Amino acid sequence: MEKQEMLFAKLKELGIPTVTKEHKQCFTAEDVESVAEECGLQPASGRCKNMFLKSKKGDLFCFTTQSASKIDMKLLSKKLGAPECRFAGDEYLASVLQVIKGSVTPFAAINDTENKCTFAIDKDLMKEQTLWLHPLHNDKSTSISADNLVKFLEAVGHPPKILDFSDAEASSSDAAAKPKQAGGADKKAAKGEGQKDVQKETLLSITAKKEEDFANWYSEVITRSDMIDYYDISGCYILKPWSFSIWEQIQTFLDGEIKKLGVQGCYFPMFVSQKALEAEKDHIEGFSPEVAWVTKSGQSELENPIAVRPTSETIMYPAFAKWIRSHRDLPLKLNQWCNVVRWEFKNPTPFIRTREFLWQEGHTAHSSLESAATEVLDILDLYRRVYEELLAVPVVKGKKTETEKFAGGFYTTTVEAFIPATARGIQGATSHNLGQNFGKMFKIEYEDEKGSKQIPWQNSWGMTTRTIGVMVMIHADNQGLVLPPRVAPVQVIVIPVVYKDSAAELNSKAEELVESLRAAGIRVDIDTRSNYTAGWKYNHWEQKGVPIRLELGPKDLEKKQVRMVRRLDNSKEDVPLSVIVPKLKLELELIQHKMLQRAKDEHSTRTRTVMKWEEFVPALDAGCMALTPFCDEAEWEETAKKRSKEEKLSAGETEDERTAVSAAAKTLCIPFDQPDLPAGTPCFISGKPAKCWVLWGRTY
Ligand code: 86X
Repeated sequence: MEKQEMLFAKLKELGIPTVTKEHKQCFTAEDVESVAEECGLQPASGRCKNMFLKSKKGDLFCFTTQSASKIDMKLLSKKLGAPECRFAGDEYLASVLQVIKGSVTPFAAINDTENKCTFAIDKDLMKEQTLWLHPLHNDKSTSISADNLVKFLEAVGHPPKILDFSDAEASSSDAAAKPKQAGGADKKAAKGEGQKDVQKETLLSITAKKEEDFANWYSEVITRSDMIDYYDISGCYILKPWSFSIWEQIQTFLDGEIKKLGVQGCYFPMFVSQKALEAEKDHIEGFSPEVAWVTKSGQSELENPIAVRPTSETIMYPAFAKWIRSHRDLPLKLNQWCNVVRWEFKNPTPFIRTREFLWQEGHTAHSSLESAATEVLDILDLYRRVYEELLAVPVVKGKKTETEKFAGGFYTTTVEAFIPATARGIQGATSHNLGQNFGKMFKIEYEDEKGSKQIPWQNSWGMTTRTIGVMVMIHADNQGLVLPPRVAPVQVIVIPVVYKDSAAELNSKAEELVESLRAAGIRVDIDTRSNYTAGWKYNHWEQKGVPIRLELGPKDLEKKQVRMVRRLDNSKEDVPLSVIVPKLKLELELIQHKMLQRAKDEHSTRTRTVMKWEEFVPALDAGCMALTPFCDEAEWEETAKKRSKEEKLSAGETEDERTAVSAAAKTLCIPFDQPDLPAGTPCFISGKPAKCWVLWGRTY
């Protein structure tokens, strides 16, 4: 464990003596108590409890106190000077402290290189000669004196706050301020899905609001819906079945469609030798800091380090050069579904910007430019259909400017989406015409019908799991996820509303209903769990974004009907059981349609026509994209970028690093759908005659 080694090295460097004991994994203060005796974690007063907290404002704290002490959250918040502290979500554990649940201690300060967390220590601990803290992992405990702990924290740039609770002791006995056993809360957090306790906890709806605290809202939506789990490597996330099945829907559709175009599936190795990767220096150059390398096997250095693919041009095109000899070998149309790794340092966001992601990459070679050009657009339209027809997300199809295109190619086409809640444009997928550049670099040549040597025209195109993030950001609300029916893993959830004696009959009727829906091809599930209330279940399936809920109670059964509730707008309707199948089929289609329509309406109100520079930044500040007449000159594109940033920053605002977004606007695309551009219309920024309409926006 490399991080742990770093920690011990740091302690050694500081001359801090420690003793480390191994034990079973301990997730709670109680767990530590249970191993204390056999491991000699003495004295008891040195055993610690560490609370990782987030304030309402979003500030993070790690508070360390005696294992046995009772902590009142309100009081603690007051002492920290941070209102309404609660236990911070696991996502912060992974991304900020980079430890797993149950392993938080002040030692984790060494991982918080961006100084996002403030460490605080109970003054009562300061007299201890021996504190026991997990050294970044909860299967060990390491001793350190309180003074040395402070020394360590100072050395890693986290001088701690020492909190004095002595003045509060007296009042803490009165009923109102009666402290909670914080250990109880720890246990709850650590044990996960339990019974009654957890019920209360998860009944709570999502705490952050989409309009107020988008980043935390997004994080809550994707974790509570069970789409994502966090991981202890920054920028990497677990795609759980609830999100992966959406990816499978996208795969099924897209793979079917590209196969109709004659594309074949294949799989190339994920590793690329240094030599192959650099065969094509020009296009790699700008990207090279993002390439991840394997340099060791076990403890021995590899003679030749190998890279993990960030994209597969340099892996596939040497093979293309071997396989393409004659015009009869063309067109060659290959696609692979795989993972790629780009070691980015910008703030990662699940689905949207991750270090490893899933995608498909299509690579094709043609004997004519037209054939290649036609395919570029055919593929782009499939990408549009994934967004609009499956995910109910409107996109703008267009061409990238020379500045924004893939540098190794001839031209780049794109589908651009827009997230209203953050007023950011986001690239949805790209389809490139690579021209003959790669053919020349990789010596891909063939003999045409007349026997002369030719270089093929190539395309490449890709779509990633980012699609899912865009869909979530657009459709989810303050109750949680909202899924378009076409991709929802469960389209209809049946909830029998049982009263004491009615359970058996109701459940069996509900099962019958489920069977008939399933037989009709509806993705349906039933929630008969007896340890949760109906109200809890409504909330639960709402958070997961299931488009339709059917409630079946004794009264409904009597009337041969079922209550239908739509997730999209919470509207309700009683539906006779006799027509339930056709009704649901229709409703699912209607919901799909309404979701796209609603998103399209928002999209069009957020697209503003801007004729002159003075209107440009105000349009962006109003949360819009700007559609402008443009001279299409790279220098003026750069000027617009620069000026929009300056204006924004001079207005006293700073770049928002947490969401890794910048104030500068860039061109999203030259939309294919061009409004009229009367001859002589001036460019909005240069005043020269405009060549086209261009869509601009702040971006992800
Ligand atoms: C550009 C181009 C292209 C196939 C696609 O956009 C669709 C699917 N590839 C990808 N690109 C890189 O070439 C690249 C290269 C390296 Cl070494 C890297 F680290 C990151 C990269 N990112 C994008």
